[in-house]
Amino acid sequence: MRLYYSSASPFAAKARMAARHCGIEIESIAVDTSAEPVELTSANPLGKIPVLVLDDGTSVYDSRVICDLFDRMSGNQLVPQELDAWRSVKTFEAAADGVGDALILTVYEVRYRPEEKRHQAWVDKQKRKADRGLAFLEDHIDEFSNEPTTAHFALAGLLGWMAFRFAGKIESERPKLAQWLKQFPESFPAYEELQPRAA
Ligand SMILES: N[C@@H](CCC(=O)N[C@@H](CS)C(=O)NCC(=O)O)C(=O)O
Repeated sequence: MRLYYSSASPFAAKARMAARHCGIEIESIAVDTSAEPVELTSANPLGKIPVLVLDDGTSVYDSRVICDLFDRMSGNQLVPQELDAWRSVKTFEAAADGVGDALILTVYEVRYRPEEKRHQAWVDKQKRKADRGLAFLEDHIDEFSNEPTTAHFALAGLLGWMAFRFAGKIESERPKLAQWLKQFPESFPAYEELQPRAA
């Protein structure tokens, strides 16, 4: 299986960490989404990463679906099956992914729009979404289990990405999340290798 990714992407880091946790072999192939290469857009019409291409040529996206596939392939090593635990892991995962979605839009506003066309009220709205999501995660971080789940990999991908895109924000505003990330490699040593990195 091939996974299209970029080294900076929080969502791709999440999927790669999940594969490693499950012992699933993937070949990671770096792509530049800005260039919209045909190998990417033919695998994912949305032109986004991560996208997983299976050995039979079919593709799977986005990071949540890829992780759900890995979970099924591995006999549920990523998501607990008991109803309350399932609900809470999937909701934490959605919150972490949603913070990433909101913050990425603010990055793209600066990266892709000329200054005179930027809309600060819209950017501020995305930031409020992210701040509420981070507050929720900070409030609930004690409920995260020691055993890694998709929620752990979504959060670790997000916080690892924020460490270079929004440097200092987590440390100054969310001390419990900062502490959680510091300790995460103790339960998942491969974080050091697979964490997002500035391209
Ligand atoms: N909900 C998606 C989000 C994926 C996403 O936004 N990926 C970014 C990179 S971190 C991307 O491909 N951006 C390129 C684009 O939007 O064209 C997921 O969980 O995989």
